[in-house]
Amino acid sequence: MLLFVTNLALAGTQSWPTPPENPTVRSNYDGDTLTLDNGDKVRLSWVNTPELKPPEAFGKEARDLTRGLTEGRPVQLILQGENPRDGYGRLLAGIQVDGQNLSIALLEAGLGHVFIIPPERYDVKPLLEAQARAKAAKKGIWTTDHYQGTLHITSFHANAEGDDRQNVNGEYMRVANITEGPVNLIGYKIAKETGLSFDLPDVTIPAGFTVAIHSGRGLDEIDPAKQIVVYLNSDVPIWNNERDRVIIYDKYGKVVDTRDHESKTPTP
Ligand SMILES: [Ca+2]
Ligand SMILES: [Ca+2]
Repeated sequence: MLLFVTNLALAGTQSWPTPPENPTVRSNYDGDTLTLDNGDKVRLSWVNTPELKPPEAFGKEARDLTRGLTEGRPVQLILQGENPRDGYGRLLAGIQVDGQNLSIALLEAGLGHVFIIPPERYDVKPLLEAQARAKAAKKGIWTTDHYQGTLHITSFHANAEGDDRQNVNGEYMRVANITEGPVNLIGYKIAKETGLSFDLPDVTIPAGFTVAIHSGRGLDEIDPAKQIVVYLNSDVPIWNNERDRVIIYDKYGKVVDTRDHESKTPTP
């Protein structure tokens, strides 16, 4: 799912079948990825659940909740816009099952955080309220280390496509605002364990929205109606392709979140 924002532009050039009218869920891979009886894959809207590979805390619980609520059941898809598919042909859709919104059920159980991909026309207030209740009740992910700050790093691409020196912006991470209000990044820093750090700009991330943070040079995109993008403006790659760790600090110098990168193909 990490690439679908950049691939949205491509999706319009391909022709995919019309989404099914009355689908049944055949199976699900994890908490937010499902397969319908016609073979269509769905990336669930508005929520991001912990990954199974590499395993993250509460990934299996999220998978099992989605399975219990949807497997073999007829569902309604909540589609947005004219092009409901990503670059892989997956439907981006909310799911209504037995009168409840699956994304809200996952949030209510603390098995995911609000995750908004612009443009967004859906009312996100009930989603944020469900998230707030799960936090207050100390459920699921909200008990774990990576969800104690204002931001959560949802992906970390330390190894750019091709030669990183020729593609500094191919190094990037996606970071979500996991609070229920806006977060301004001024004073926040992106840092390495070596102490090298980069200041984040005066950009406001609405609740549940994400920011893509690229290593190289570029013009920040600060309009939340589009994907928010900021650049660290380094002329050279920042992240080690074998193993590295990103640390985000807030304006008080407190660690907000960290994420490790480890090469999937270790050199002998
Ligand atoms: Ca790199
Ligand atoms: Ca590379």
